Amino acid sequence: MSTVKRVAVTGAAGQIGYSLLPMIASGGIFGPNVKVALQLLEVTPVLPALGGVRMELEDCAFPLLTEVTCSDDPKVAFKDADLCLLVGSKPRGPGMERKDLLQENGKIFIGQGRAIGEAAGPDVRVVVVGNPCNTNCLIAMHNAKGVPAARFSAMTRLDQNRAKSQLALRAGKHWSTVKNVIIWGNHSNTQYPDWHHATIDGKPAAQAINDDAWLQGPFMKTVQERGKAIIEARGKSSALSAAQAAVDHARSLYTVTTADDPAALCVISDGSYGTPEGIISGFPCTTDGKGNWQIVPGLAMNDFSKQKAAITWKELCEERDMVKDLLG
Ligand code: NAX
Repeated sequence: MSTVKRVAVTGAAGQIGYSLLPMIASGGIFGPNVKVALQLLEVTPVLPALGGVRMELEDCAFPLLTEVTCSDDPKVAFKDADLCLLVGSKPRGPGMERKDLLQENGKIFIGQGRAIGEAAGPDVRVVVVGNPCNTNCLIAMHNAKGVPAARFSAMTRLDQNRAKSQLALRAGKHWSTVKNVIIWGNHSNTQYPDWHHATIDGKPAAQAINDDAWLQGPFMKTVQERGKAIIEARGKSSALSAAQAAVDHARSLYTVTTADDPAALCVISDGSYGTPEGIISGFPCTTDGKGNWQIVPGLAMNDFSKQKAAITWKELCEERDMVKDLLG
């Protein structure tokens, strides 16, 4: 067993990468006692900038960081990787339809999926951050021959963190006291941030907030459209919070997560809760600390929840249909 965890990061010279890499190198995912090697992937024209990032990582002299490699070849970047964080993707260009965006990114995730199948370590886990992350994850999963589907997940942890903080701010409590917020469906503005099982400082969230109109309206809208609000305020999309969420997501795979505060993971649907089978959808998950997750069973969904979840599941099915030629 290797004592160094090999972490591949794509889009490593991008803005999320710039926040994410130091978090990984300081033990954010595997803890303070596990050494990490970073294997960074970028497109060829960006390799010089990535070289600058590598210099800065070296200049940090992180005690846990053993090695930084840079490449424009996915097979080199994913070689023997224990964890692949797929952050890089193509942003939506002017006049680009969602279908075009899905197809353009699809090509990237076919190649990266194949390379993971060929080169990654035998116990690899893959986390997709690059948007549209659910469907990019589906494409990578279908193209990674020999890698079980359960090794793949996409990120709605940022949405869960956002939902927890909004509930906490409204209730006048600290966000660490908010548990069991669920994000169903797609990481898009159709996502359904579900507070019905949440607690704030041990009290049901609906009671602590005592304002259903706010929960069903402004709360949901704020979480669904937070990304847009950040762009309007900052002139750039969220990066620091996205990096933190990626670290939280990955760390939750390698630590135990219980059903009283499940991790928000987008994973392959087995039909639980009426979710269409085979899409990568947000679910509440427990984890065993060894990289494995399970969808929390048996939660009640009222009519409001069923209706909101159906909207986002439908969008994921439409996305899947738009890329069905890319699913290996
Ligand atoms: P940037 O544009 O700053 O960086 C992306 C980097 O990816 C660039 O350096 C680019 O050269 C690289 N890249 C593009 N194609 C590549 C390929 N084939 N192989 C390797 N690298 C490649 O974007 P950034 O702000 O870092 O965001 C990265 C992705 O995260 C975007 O798709 C973004 O939409 C997505 N996000 C996902 C979130 C989520 O919750 N799932 C939230 C934050 C973020 O919006």
